[in-house]
Amino acid sequence: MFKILHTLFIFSSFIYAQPQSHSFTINNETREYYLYTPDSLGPGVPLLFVLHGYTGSAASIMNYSNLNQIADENGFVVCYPDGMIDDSGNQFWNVGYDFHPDETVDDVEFLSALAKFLQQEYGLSNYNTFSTGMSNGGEMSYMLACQASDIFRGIASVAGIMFESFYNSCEPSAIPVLEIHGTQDDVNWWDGDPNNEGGWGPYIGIEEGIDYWININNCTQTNTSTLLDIFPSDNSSVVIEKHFNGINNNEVWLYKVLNGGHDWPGESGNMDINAGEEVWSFFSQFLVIADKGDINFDDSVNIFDMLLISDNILNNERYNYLADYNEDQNVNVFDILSMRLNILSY
Ligand SMILES: [Ca+2]
Ligand SMILES: [Ca+2]
Ligand SMILES: [Ca+2]
Repeated sequence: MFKILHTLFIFSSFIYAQPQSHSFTINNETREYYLYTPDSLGPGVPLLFVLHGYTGSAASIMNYSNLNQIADENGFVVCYPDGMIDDSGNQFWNVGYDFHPDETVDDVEFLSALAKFLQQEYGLSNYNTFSTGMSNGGEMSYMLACQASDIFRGIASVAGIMFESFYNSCEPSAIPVLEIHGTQDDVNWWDGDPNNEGGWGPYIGIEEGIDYWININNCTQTNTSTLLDIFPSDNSSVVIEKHFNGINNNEVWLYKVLNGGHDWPGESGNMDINAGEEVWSFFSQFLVIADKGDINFDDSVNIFDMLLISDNILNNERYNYLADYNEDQNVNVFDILSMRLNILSY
């Protein structure tokens, strides 16, 4: 008996958290996702969505991105959803590919609803919710940045691009954006494809997209650095352009993989960096650790925060999660009233 217990104990000390498979129903469709929840989590836990590429799957990007281990080391929750299956039998995110005229699934709606559900269900931060993805998953992340930046507070695209279809109607808040892209990417071309020669649909070039986000975030300073080419045999190297001093201290970064292809660096192609680690180190700079209502981040909710909320309302400012005291997705006089009640009750 002692021996069995002893064996169990040793065995259990080697068991790490396991990803769990779940389903989520929206618009009469059952959608699948894996959720990875590390054993040890603090308050204000961040939530990272990781979106697979076209023909890929939640399980495949979970394996090659290494993000479960990065989540263990840094204390965040990871959601890996599966896209729907198209007429060719491939899993996809509906970013409006030219050969998908009949696909009607609204993945912005699905991912937004799933994010809100997970925030509530697991008590995660409403603010520290981000999206990243490979190729089609990067494109979907850009679409979330354009159409759901009140929920996804930062995005990182690996080998993705911005299609003109959603770029032309993009209505984002200022949020941090990262792109990791090979200059020789033979699927999603660096210089864009305005005439749809590749058949995916017209899309803008990488630098044009980065300029767009620099402008949205009003970044006024730039720093360029070249990483050490620690793996010369991968025939590529990385130059990082950081644009900073933007709204809310947001930054926009471009990892230009010189001579790099259509890859998730660290898994294939460039081996000088690991894309998953770079993505998390980017997002981790923008984590908001503050209590609801503490608009000025001074660790106390008081009359000064109420004044800031009323300014926010009078100036019709962007949605601010911290100002939405009663959590109804609106910032209005009811937030001031419920904050006042709460302060008086102390
Ligand atoms: Ca290299
Ligand atoms: Ca305060
Ligand atoms: Ca509210």
